[in-house]
Amino acid sequence: MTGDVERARELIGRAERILVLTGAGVSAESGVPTFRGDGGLWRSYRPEALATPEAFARDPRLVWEWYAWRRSCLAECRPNPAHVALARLALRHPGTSLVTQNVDGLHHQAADAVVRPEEVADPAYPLELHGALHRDRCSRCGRRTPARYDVDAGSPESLPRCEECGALLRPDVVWFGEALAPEVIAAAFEAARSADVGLVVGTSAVVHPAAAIPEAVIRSGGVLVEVNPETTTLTASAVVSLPGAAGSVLPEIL
Ligand code: BV8
Ligand code: ZN
Repeated sequence: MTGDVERARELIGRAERILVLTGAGVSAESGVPTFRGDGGLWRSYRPEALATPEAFARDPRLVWEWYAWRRSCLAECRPNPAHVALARLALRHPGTSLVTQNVDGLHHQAADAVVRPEEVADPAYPLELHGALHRDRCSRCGRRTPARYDVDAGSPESLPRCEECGALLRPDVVWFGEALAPEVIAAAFEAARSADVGLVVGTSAVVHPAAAIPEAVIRSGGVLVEVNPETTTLTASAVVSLPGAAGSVLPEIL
């Protein structure tokens, strides 16, 4: 492990441009359940079955019950040392882009915590591929508002509605089968193509198009460093793969 830690530190230390891609694993030590880990996300439901426009159209109450539960969990969660180490790297190293699949807002919170008054946090940090659980969006007119933490998913009648047009609100996240924001995808792949090092942390790399980002780093001549206690489809193409928890590995290599 120490050889690999040294190697990871050296690769990151001399990189001009770094692309960091994070998944649910970076927030595991903050107490946010991962999607596919044994912690499983919720009862017997698979995220792919609930996080879809079809599920919301069919049973908005159940979908809102799931998101209200996730928001209540999130209210207790704080950034862990992995989020803080990444925020410090981005502050210290302007050539860093952080792209996350997570909707938990913990990268934002960590950046706010580490930036000093005289410093300016990068407004594009993090690039949120799949939206944010702490925002609501109208399912008809698209109006965005800060998340409601008092959603009553007890009955269809009590679900939150848009103040402008009266349609149902939904969490401002990207569901399966929905397109990611084109400008966000473009920025993520642009950062990947110009990266010397791709640091991939805590993702099972099964969700597309996010899972194609590390490949874009390699195709453009960059190298991958992976941090994940388990092997993934990316492990074979990583020059260094650190089989540990992000909360302890990242402070060590950054
Ligand atoms: C789209 C928001 C098309 C909602 C999420 C091929 C190409 C393109 C699309 C597809 C394709 N094949 C299939 C598709 C469809 C689909 C897809 O990828 N399905 C998967 C299941 C196969 N993709 C889509 O639908 C995407 N849209 O392509 O649209 C389109 C185009 C034009 C017009 C219309 C449509 C949309 C995908 C976005 C879905 N939304 N989230 C919500 O959160 O409720 S994705 C969801 O999964 C989360 O964002 C999560 O982050 C993400 C990925 O999971 P991971 O982050 O990797 O988490 P996971 O639990 O899987 O893994 C955790 C890892 O951490 C593990 O490896 C574990 O070992 C590790 N770990 C655990 N503890 C730690 C740790 N690591 C470090 N430290 C630790 N302590
Ligand atoms: Zn509306």
